[in-house]
Amino acid sequence: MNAPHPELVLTEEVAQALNDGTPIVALESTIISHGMPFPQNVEMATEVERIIREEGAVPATIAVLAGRPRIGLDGDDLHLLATSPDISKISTRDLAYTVSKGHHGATTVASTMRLAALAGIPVFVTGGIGGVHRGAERSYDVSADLTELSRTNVAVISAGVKSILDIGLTLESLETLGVPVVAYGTDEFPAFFSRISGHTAPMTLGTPAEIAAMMAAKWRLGLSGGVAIVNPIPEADEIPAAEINVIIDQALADMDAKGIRGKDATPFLLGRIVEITNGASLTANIALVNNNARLGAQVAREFAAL
Ligand code: PSU
Ligand code: MN
Repeated sequence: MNAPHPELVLTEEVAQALNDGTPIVALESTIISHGMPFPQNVEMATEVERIIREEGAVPATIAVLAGRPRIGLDGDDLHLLATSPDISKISTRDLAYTVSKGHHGATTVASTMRLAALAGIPVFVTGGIGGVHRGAERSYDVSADLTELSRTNVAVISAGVKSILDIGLTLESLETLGVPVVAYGTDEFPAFFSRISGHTAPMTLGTPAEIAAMMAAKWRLGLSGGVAIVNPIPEADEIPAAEINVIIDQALADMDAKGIRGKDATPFLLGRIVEITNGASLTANIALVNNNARLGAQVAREFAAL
């Protein structure tokens, strides 16, 4: 194992795991600071780490705190991310600014991938990835998560994308960028709250070992960039597409009426959906993140064993 990158601050547990070749699962922090309300956000962050340990891997939640990229956080750090108003949402473009100013930042899928890669962690678990927003032909709002998936060698396990995005255009864009999209145990591309999106997944794999083998094959071939592994929400926790899509349309209309755009769009929509569903969407969101954490730890174990 090479020495850790000098800009990164690793916890003892993560440093040890990197040194020993113990499987590690990276986790993002925008989902904590801007994706869920307090206290469910910190409870979710803690539970996800517990699940990953239970599955025999080491969790590494990633954020920038006081200008230092942190790989692995303690309970106080998670609490700060969950409660402080001084935590910006930072994507790849924001990393250098946040570090040079000594600020705090909650990392998105894009910036978490980048920091995970810098630390040498190839598996990353989240809830949903960003994508092509509805109306992107006018707004140009396409998440930097897609750009990062095209260039950074990290596998990202999510529950797909919710229909706040244009799912069809997101899949087209990932194809153009050369990013394999692999659905776990289903032919259907999952739509976050629901197992059904109406779009067929480009590829299907049925076991964590098969997923690990595909990641290894990709990188052996010198095909740089990530792998999007999409894991459908468990049936028991699903909100049917017909039900959630009406709510999402409402949230999108509210966003347009308020003129909210850019990096504030996704956090606004997530918060508004929680409000309109009286918290039902939050329960589903937590369930799917836990489900992804289990799969991610299993994939990390299989990949580490190769
Ligand atoms: N989708 C979710 N929950 C989230 C996010 C997306 O269901 O918390 C967050 C992730 O951090 C993702 C980011 O990387 O939003 C995408 O933001 P944008 O669309 O501004 O790129
Ligand atoms: Mn955007």
